[in-house]
Amino acid sequence: MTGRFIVFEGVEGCGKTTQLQKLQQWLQADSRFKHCSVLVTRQPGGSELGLQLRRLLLEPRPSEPMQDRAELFLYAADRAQHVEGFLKPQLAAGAIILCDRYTDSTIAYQGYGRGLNLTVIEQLNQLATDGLESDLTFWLDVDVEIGLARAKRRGSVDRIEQANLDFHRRVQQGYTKLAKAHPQRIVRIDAEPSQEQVAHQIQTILNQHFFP
Ligand code: T5A
Repeated sequence: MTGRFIVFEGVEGCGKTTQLQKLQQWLQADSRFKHCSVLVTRQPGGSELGLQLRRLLLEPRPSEPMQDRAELFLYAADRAQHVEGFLKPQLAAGAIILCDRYTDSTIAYQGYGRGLNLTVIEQLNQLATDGLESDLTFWLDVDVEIGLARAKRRGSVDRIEQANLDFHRRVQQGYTKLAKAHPQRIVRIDAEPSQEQVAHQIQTILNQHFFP
């Protein structure tokens, strides 16, 4: 039996973490999935090594700014470790995996945001994932300024959240282009209404198209 791999993507504060948890509870309460493990994980930080990389990537470092290519390689290293050590074995065992960010984040943030070469990023994603793609990706689409305000209200802002507004707008453009280019895999969710309304959109799509 092979599992299902569902990814959540979007700009800062779009509500991924909130919706991953709600979806995990919803799936666990559904008798259709009573024999499945429903696992929540994330990139960066879904492995022991990944947790160390996550700290390196997200803590502010005013004394020595991280170079864009160094950032790209650290995200790729996190992904390679996570795919091989966690995602592949769990999917092979039949788990439903809900993952906070995956390859589209690198295209949106390092590609559109930082301006690194998109073809190189796609090759690096391929190498890091060994070709593992999500079965379905929910893009939680929220206005960049609303998302950043939500993230700020929650507490301290990390190194990437501190980037300027133009950077976050380019990231958003990246998601818009990705969703157009991959309509079979990426589903846009309007992430501006209440948490309950966003959860309802996600459950409706899963019921209609993914777990009929
Ligand atoms: N990154 C990652 C790259 O640059 N390249 C890569 O390849 C990868 C994998 C990762 C950072 O790394 C970058 C992207 C990121 O900058 P992360 O932990 O994924 O870090 O960071 P964030 O996207 O910043 O995640 P956050 O936890 O900040 O935001 P979420 O998960 O989108 O939002 P969430 O659910 O925590 O909600 C934020 C706040 O909003 C409220 C929540 O209660 C919370 O307080 N909220 C709502 N408020 C009103 N209405 C709603 N519908 C709401 N939903 C949530």
